Amino acid sequence: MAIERTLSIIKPDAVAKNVIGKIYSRFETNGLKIIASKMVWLSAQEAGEFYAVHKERPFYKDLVAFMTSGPVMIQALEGEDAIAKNRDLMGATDPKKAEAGTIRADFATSIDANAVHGSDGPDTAKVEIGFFFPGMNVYSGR
Ligand code: IDP
Ligand code: MG
Repeated sequence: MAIERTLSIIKPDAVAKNVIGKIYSRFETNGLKIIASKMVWLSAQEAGEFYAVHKERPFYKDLVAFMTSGPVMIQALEGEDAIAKNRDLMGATDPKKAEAGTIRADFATSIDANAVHGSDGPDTAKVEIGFFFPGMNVYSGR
């Protein structure tokens, strides 16, 4: 295992539910350190560009509409095996299939409003962190 960084987004549904702190607490108690963070109301252009890999999927338009429906909390996380660890903490994309105790099982309502985003691999993590946080805005502090 190695120290990695990953990008996490608390989506508009979870921000509206007032559970930013509860989700941050899960990161912190599981060895993931918040090394950058900001609250943003994404434009359609930003959300569309961020999710460009899904452009051809039938849910792309709804996804962009949802991600621009309210503010999101965006953070870079750092820790041992951070990419897979964050995906484990998040649970399955569809909250109905997410394991008990995961963020999506506890806070998400549907596959659209599924509370959190997390990078799915080292390449996407690097691109996604760079997309939202220019280098000088990441504070590892190790
Ligand atoms: P992930 O967020 O678990 O990595 P992805 O497959 O990367 O899942 O999909 C990105 C986002 O697109 C999901 O989090 C979800 O909000 C949305 N999405 C994925 N599949 C569907 C679907 O079948 N219907 C509606 N929305 C979907
Ligand atoms: Mg994904």
